[in-house]
Amino acid sequence: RLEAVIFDLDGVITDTAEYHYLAWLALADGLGVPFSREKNERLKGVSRMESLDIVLEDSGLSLPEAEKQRLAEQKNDHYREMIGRITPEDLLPGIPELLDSLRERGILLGLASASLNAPQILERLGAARWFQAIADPAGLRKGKPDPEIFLQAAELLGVTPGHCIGVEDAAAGIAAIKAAGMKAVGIGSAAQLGTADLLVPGPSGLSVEKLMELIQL
Ligand code: B16
Ligand code: MG
Repeated sequence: RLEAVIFDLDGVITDTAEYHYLAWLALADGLGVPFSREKNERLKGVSRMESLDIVLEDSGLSLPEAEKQRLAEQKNDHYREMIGRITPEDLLPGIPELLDSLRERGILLGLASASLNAPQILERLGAARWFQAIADPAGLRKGKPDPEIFLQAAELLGVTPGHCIGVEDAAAGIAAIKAAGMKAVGIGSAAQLGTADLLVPGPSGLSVEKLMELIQL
C-alpha cells in the first residue's frame, strides 16, 4: 500500500532547474569556462559545492578553497535574485491537483531536495502546506545518488521505504530513490532517467491512480 510520496523540488515541483542553469552559465562565462546544457544535466540534484567542482573540472583552474566559496556564493546570490520573483503561478502544471488529491487520500508527502534554498522556494510557491516532512540537506553526510536524503524524509514521515514512491528529474535522484528501496518516478526523458519505474515527460502526466499502481502490497 502506498503511504507516502517523497518529491524532489527543482525540476519536479517548479522549474528552478532553469534558474540554476542560468546562474551557473553566467558564472562559467565570467570565468571563460565552457558550459553546456549537457553538462548542466550532471548538476541536477547535486550540492552547490559539488556542482562548482563539475563546472570547473575541465577549466585547468585550480582555485583555493576560499575562492571556490566566493564563486559558489556569487552563483547563489544570482540564483536567489531569480527565485525572489517566484510566485504560486510557478508551480509546474499538474502539481497542485496531484498534491491535493494525494492528501485527500491520506497519503503523506515529503520533500527531499538537495537545495539549501528549498524552504524559501516552498514559501514563495505557497506549497509548504502540502508537506508533512522536509528533509534537511545541510546535515547530510552524502548527497544524491546516496539514498540518505530520501531515507531521512521517510523516517521523518514515520513510513518504511517499501511503502514510498520518490519523484525526481535527475539521474542522481533516481539512483538515490532506488538505493533507498523505494519505487522511482522520473520526470523527463528516457535518455537521462531510463532506470525509473515510471517515466512521464512532466508532472501533469501523473495521477494518484498511476502512483498507487506502482505499489500493490
Ligand atoms: P542550492 P533538488 C538541487 O535541488 C538542484 O537540482 C541542484 O542543481 C542544486 O545544485 C542543489 O539543489 C543545491 O541547490 O545551491 O540552492 O543549495 O533537485 O534536489 O531539489
Ligand atoms: Mg531536481
